[in-house]
Amino acid sequence: MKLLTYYVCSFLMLSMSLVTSQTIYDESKVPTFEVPDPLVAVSGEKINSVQKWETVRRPELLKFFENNVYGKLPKALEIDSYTILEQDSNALNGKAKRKQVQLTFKNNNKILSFTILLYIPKNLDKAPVFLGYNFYGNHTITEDKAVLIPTAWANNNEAFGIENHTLTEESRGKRTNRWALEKILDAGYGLATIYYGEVDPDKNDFSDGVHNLLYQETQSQPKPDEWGSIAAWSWGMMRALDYFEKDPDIDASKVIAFGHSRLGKTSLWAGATDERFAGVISNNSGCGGAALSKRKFGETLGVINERFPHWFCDNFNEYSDNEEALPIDQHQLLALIAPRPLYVASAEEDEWADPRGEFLSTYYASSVYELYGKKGIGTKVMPKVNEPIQNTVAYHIRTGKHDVTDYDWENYIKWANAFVK
Ligand code: GTR
Repeated sequence: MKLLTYYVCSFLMLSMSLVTSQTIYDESKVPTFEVPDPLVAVSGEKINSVQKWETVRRPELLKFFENNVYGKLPKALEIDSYTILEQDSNALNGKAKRKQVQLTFKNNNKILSFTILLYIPKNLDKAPVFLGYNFYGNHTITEDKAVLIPTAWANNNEAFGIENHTLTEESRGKRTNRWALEKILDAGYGLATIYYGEVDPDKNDFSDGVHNLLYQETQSQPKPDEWGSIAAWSWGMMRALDYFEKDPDIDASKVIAFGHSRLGKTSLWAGATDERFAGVISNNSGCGGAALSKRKFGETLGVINERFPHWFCDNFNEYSDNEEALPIDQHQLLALIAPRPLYVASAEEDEWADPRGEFLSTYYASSVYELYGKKGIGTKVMPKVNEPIQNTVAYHIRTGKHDVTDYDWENYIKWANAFVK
């Protein structure tokens, strides 16, 4: 047994070191490749008008991402009912209204519920809102004792006191640093957040979460072209938006989809598929998010598909260690958000997410924004650290690591004031 453990450990260490040694962190090792042109259709037709973009090119790109990257939704699943679990018009020392709204979905004799935590500035009739998922429960984003603790499955995390996949009081307020709540409210925006594990637990298991509600008889996991977890989380953001359309305190025409890392991949896909989102923010989304896959810098498709086989649809495995074969790249995902405002942000020490690949993606998406008469990123020269470029397409790289900071939020707010509000 000991010997077996030894062999297994050695094998694991060897494969880990292979992954690290093969990881490209050197610009001179980035392969040369042709960037697929968002403005040339599969047929070869040049796309030179908004009309052609919207009727020919956008639909074919969207379809490719649906069938081969994130996976398509098997069918529509609308809100069955919603319940305001709790509300207080004098939350956060009188600064905000707080609401906790539970949305419930039913199908196949199965039920799924998730809870939106909402803070809205008190003095506003209808607030524009940033909507984004959190990783460890709504109660982690604030010290506010009234915020309910989700009961859904969670990843264990010693620092957060999460054992047995169960969220507890111990993690209350542990992620306040990632949510500049006061700044957001002071700037006249609401903040809405949802624990992503309530929509789909983040593990390679398709017997739980929303997938489970939409299987056909005898089906127990999505088909190769059907939704993985990122598409499921994006679905949840769209259903939150459905609810916002009914909430008199919210201006549903000014909802900005926000997300960090895997949840930034999620906000991009939500914004690309649902044109009701007024703006989209990708914070350090990296591989499978804003970064160009064909650069193979940092995390690659082979690595992400192996480590997180449930995030994308099975058809995406086709491109693991085979990025050359991809007829698209992630700048075309960004282009699907045009002409709506888009902000991509990187961090200097987050090489795994390929900051340059994220920047170049905004550059190559910009031709579609320009077709609409909007200002894209405007330069192929990557800006210096902490020197944001803010047009309809915005980008910054800040000092520091893979994270969401006040600096990020200050810039998102400034850009949202100019381009969304
Ligand atoms: C990493 C993963 C990234 C990113 C990140 C996160 O392990 O390789 O693609 O999504 O997780 O979501 O925190």
